[in-house]
Amino acid sequence: QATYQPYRTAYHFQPPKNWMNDPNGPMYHKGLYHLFYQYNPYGAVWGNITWAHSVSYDLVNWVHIDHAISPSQPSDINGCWSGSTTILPGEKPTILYTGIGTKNRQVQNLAMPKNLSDPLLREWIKSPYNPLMTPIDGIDPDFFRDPTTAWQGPDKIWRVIVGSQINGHGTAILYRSKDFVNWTRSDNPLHSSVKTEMWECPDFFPVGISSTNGVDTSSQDKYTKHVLKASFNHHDYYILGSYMPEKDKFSVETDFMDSTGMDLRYDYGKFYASKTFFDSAMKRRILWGWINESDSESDDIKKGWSGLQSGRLKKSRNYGPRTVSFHAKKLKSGSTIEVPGITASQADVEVSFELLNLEEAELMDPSWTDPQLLCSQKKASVRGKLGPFGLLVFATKDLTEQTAIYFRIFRRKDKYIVLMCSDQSRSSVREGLDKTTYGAFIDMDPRHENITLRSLIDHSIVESFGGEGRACITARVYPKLAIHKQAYLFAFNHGTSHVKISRLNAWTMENAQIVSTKKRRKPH
Ligand code: DQQ
Repeated sequence: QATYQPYRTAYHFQPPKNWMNDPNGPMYHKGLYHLFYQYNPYGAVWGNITWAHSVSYDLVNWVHIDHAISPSQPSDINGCWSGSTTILPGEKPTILYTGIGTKNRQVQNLAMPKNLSDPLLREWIKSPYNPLMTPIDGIDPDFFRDPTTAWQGPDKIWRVIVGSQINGHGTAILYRSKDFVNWTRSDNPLHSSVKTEMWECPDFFPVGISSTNGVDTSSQDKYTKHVLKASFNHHDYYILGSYMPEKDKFSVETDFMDSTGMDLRYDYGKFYASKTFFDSAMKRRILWGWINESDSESDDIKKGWSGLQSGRLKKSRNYGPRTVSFHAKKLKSGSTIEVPGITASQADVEVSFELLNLEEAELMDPSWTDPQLLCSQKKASVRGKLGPFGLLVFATKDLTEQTAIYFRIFRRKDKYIVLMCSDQSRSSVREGLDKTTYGAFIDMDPRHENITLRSLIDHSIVESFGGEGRACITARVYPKLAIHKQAYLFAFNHGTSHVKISRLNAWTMENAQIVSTKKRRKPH
């Protein structure tokens, strides 16, 4: 493995080496958090897909333990693909996963812990009844994968959905079971959309509408709505609706690819194949997503690894000592001010901007409906009126390298529109990297609240949360110069109007402890 590793992260989850993709079966069980993930034990590119397994007490520090499931039998000999865990009554966790069987047919399999009294759940055994669900009756064996966490209706029957494409359209096929082994396909899918193709890694869960607490996947009452998430087009999209378990009917309020161009996404940069779980200890729902690389495959082979996981929960805070903060500082037109005193390659920063002259906002052209396109036309270097203002992260002192996360405010009739951008075009002097600019509109009214931005910076990733997390943008960058102590953080305003930083706090983030205790296996 390469020793020069400026891009490995300090507090994001990573295996010591090799390829990682989708998070699988995250769960909380008897005081421990478990994370499984798609892993190639033999290299830094996708292949030989196995479920690797790690455990944690706090979701920050991790111990890698033995792989949970590896290809071994006709129903998964060509790969153990994505799936989920469900905790059955009596604190019994189970895994439902997609096996790539003989002839590369996709089927759904079950696995259970070998020894429930092992707190780490190291060993998993595959059900003798595998496969439990097979691609018959019009299901394409290439488009049948990624079972969700199952939920139980008031009738005690388990339900689960599997991602598919039927007649070219993204579909969540629904199955029901009394005993978790014999599954019957429902006549109707839970949902489908003619506007999308194959749905990978669906997720379906309730959210409380009267409380900010998360709720168990099987709970459902008049105070819950349901979220359906599907992965396609390289993004994770979600819709909201109400779910009636009696008829397994999901009535949607919004649909994927709604005409307004305002698709609901978890993240408008990189974030894919994500999955949630209910943390019963803290009464919260936690989201994990895979962040892939923006460098080339040969770069990954040189690095010896590929892929990060991002974990998200509502209003997370880091508790390290705060090292800088300023209040009520004017950010004059044309100014760039350094945020000193932190390790800017490994930091958490939050800033709140107050707009002094909202009436100076530029007029919004009605044809500007695609925020990513708008950001790529109006990069950070393009001067505006109210904006661009925001942060320059992973910047060299002379700003040769910089990743700009910023806002622009537009006006249309009596409405204000807040655009958030992440511009990677100057993130590295290196060539051959994907430097796509990302963008999102934030659903907020800048007349009534300040615009907040929080960015989590970690060597080759910056995750930005705008407007209290109403829009998230994750980017991967590989600066050549702005690494380690040569990385700086700035606030900037390239608009003609002044703005005010009402508050800025920044922290250096500590390194997470991520260790391996894998048993050494004897070579066969
Ligand atoms: N990754 C898995 C599939 C899933 C895809 C294979 C999504 O199960 O559909 O590694 O990234």
